[in-house]
Amino acid sequence: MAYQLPALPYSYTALEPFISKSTLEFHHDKHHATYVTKFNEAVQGTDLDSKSLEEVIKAIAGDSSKTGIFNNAAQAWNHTFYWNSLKPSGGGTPSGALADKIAADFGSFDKFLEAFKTASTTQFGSGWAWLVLDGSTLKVTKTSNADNPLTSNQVPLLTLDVWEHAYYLDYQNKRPDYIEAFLKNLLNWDFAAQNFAAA
Ligand code: MN3
Repeated sequence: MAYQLPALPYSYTALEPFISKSTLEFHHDKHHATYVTKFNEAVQGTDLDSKSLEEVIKAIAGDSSKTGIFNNAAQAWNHTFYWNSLKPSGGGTPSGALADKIAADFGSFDKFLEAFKTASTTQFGSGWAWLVLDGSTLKVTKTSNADNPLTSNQVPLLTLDVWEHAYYLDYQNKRPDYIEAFLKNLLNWDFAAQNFAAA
């Protein structure tokens, strides 16, 4: 049973002017779609075929003979998680239990912002920045290439794709401007709060 590419949870123009229609068309329809296609090709006829993406990621992380499958499975999962981490008219501040937990674990919301900016700006080359629940503590982390927090037994709450393909058409080399737009205008705190409540 082949894994299906999920549709974007909003229209291709919904994140403008911060992320363009053109970026979403390339990023979802070409990059994300290719990870899904390659994942399906790689697992077809193997014992991984019947497993969910999350199960595959956890089962083969660190297995050097399955790096190709891992990379495509994790990139397929990461991108769906990323689309849900964005929304039109997002950004601002969280509320409720997640807001309290951020204040308790980072010291203040501004200190969380600072930690997230640092992680996403300093991820060298391709990768991802995350807000995760590690045990009972919120942390900001970064991962390289396809890697994600599921392999470290952390619960991801939100992510930002910092591969160049995520921002180059709109921001060229100015990754910090893309990060700023995410935090101020796109971040889907409702999604992060749902993930926190379910953790
Ligand atoms: Mn990407």
